[in-house]
Amino acid sequence: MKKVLITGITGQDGSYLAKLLLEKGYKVYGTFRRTSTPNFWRLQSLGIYSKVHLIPADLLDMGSMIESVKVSDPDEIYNLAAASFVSSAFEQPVGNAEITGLAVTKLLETLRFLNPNLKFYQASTSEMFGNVNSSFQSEKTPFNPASPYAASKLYAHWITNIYREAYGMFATTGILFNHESPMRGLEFVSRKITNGVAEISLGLKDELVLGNLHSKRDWGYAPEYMEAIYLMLQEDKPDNFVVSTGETHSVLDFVKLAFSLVGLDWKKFVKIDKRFFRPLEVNYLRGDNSKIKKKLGWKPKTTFEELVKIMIDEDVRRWKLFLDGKSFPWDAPLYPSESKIITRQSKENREASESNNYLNRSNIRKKTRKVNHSYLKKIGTDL
Ligand code: NAP
Ligand code: F7E
Repeated sequence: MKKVLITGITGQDGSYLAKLLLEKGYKVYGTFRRTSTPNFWRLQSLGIYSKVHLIPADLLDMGSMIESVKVSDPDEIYNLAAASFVSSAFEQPVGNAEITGLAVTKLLETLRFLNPNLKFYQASTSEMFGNVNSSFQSEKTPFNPASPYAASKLYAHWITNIYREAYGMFATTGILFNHESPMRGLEFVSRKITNGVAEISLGLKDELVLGNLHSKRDWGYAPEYMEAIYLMLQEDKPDNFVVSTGETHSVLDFVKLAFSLVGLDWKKFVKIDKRFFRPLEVNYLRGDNSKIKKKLGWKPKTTFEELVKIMIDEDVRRWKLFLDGKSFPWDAPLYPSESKIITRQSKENREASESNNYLNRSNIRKKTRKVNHSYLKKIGTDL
């Protein structure tokens, strides 16, 4: 029986990959972080919680990662763990670099010492392309990251390539474009929209507050993308592969479609707030998937319209179950209201910056002069 270790098994991709590999007969190990409240709702929701083997480990703690590799002794390892929310990487750039970037070197070093022959997968991302001029991005497109998250991921991507070249390790990367599902975290725009639309359609709330509606993304269906990364590790040689649908849609397209699926006019409910804009935005992404199609025979099946419908249907179903008093594994009730959270982009923070004299250069100069004058007068040397 083949053994696999999945870091980040509690996340969207980790849970789908675990399900896929269990179906393929693998013994599945996964790392999880100890949190004050357990976070296994995705594994429970997919009906695989009792079938996976869980190892406590944090990417920031190298000893625990070494332990997880020793205990599981895997044939394949998929490094899916990361601080994956782009906005929060702007809030915590140093932590992001350590978890999303540097930790990958620690993991590769661990493998180099313990088992350089196992197959390693690194979760790279289309965010690494940032703002490029090409209408399609492929494995050959130069990177131009536009967030601390993308910079950390690019470091991890290069170090994986370096270990492959330098030590002959089987280290593969998948440059995955956005992929969504009902298991997506609620802070990402796709699920924020489908969950919000579900609530609005049931009369539970009357607005959906968003940021930039004009950025464009290449959105695919997450379970299919896990099949793609599985195929990558069945190859004889390591490589880098783009995984995408080849289509692009704006956030506004997503919004319009989601509201139309429940028979509502989006204009009546959508509000825009600057707090959801990023300090730097990636405007346009569209992946060229010809390499993976040709080499691995993988291609996307679910259309954009089907994806949005799958997510809306599931979020409506969950809210109906909730209203019926049923209990089931689910994340929505655990999330705090967004209006409670003050981020760097929040109104409170922007106002504080504008009114804070110490952040205003001309005020700093005036203040310094004033202080100096009074001090000099006091000691009798003021000119
Ligand atoms: P996700 O739902 O946010 O899951 C991230 C996982 O990483 C969670 O299990 C999380 O654990 C774990 N994690 C975070 N910090 C950790 C730490 N310090 N130590 C150990 N584990 C930690 O992300 P996803 O959508 O499944 O994405 C999987 C991977 O693919 C990520 O590396 C992401 O950056 C990358 N990626 C995603 C997309 C996409 O569109 N989804 C596209 C390209 C690349 P907790 O549950 O405890 O938080
Ligand atoms: O934003 C815009 C936002 O947070 C998509 C991660 O999985 O995919 C994901 O990164 C777009 C951006 O995903 C809101 O400005 C508007 O242009 O859903 P997102 P992302 O940043 O593309 C890549 C491939 C990854 O690797 C990442 O790990 O939507 N947008 N209004 C908004 N975004 C959010 N989150 N919330 C809004 O209210």
